[in-house]
Amino acid sequence: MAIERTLVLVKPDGLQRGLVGAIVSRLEGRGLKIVAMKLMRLDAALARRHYEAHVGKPFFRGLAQFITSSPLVAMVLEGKDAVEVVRRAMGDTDPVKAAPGTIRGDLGLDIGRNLVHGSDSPEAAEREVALFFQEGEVLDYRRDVDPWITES
Ligand code: IDP
Ligand code: MG
Repeated sequence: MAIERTLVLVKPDGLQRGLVGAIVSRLEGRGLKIVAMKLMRLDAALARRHYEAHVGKPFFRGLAQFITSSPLVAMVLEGKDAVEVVRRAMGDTDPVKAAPGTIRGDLGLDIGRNLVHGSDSPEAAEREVALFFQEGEVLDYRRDVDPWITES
């Protein structure tokens, strides 16, 4: 069983729209464990590093402007196959195509305002977690409920 960690952002649109609780609740309710969480405002340098794969694309300017425009909530979630579970829970990048039942499919309309970020691979997760959190900010702790969420 792969216990993974993944970086999740409730983007500025989620915070401005009062959807932080709703979004966190969906992921928390799934059984994923919150091992780090903070409210922060990205500067241009961190936005660029986080989205380095998109630097130079036509939407990058708008994306960087949006993600730095207002605070966001950054968190690290841990659990079985956490990377894939979060990606599927978020839905397609474009909310128009995202399935109902997903975060973007239920709460979003526009690709440039799609509410949430989740790392797309365990390797990306490791890089992104290190960008957003210092080692001491990611906490290791036990939950007594864990055997009721995963079998082993
Ligand atoms: P992801 O967030 O589903 O992993 P990526 O392809 O990594 O999607 O793109 C990162 C973010 O850039 C998206 O979440 C979205 O906010 C924005 N984005 C991606 N493609 C477009 C586009 O074509 N127009 C506007 N924004 C885009
Ligand atoms: Mg991505």
